[in-house]
Amino acid sequence: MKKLVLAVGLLSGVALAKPDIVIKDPWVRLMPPTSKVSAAYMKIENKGNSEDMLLWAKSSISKITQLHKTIKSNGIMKMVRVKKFTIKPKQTFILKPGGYHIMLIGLKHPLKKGEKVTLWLKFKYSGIKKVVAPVEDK
Ligand SMILES: [Cu+2]
Repeated sequence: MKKLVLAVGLLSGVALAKPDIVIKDPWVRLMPPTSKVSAAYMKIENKGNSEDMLLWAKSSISKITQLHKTIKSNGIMKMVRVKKFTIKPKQTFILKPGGYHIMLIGLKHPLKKGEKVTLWLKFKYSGIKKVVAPVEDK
């Protein structure tokens, strides 16, 4: 009987270890009307107790959407594509200009300030999260 109780305890412990993803302050950068690219930024908070990964994103505004980071190489800032963003438990993963971002490539029309862009973010464990991000000039 003691063994059974221990086993149940272990199982519930495993069940409790899961990520809890909350997206805050999403926005898309306003670009000149001639630009065919922009980027989306936000804070991805993991309130849970195990990690999660952002695997891909889609947007209502762009033909192609990629996960990027900005790196400095020989004194020059450049963007590189990454396969995933890993969000550790109890951490907030910050997407911001000059850092990690969601690249929006092949804009379907010029962005307008205040316009709402819908993003779908696919997490490995938390599934797809829909986010509405306003276009901002900042
Ligand atoms: Cu980029």
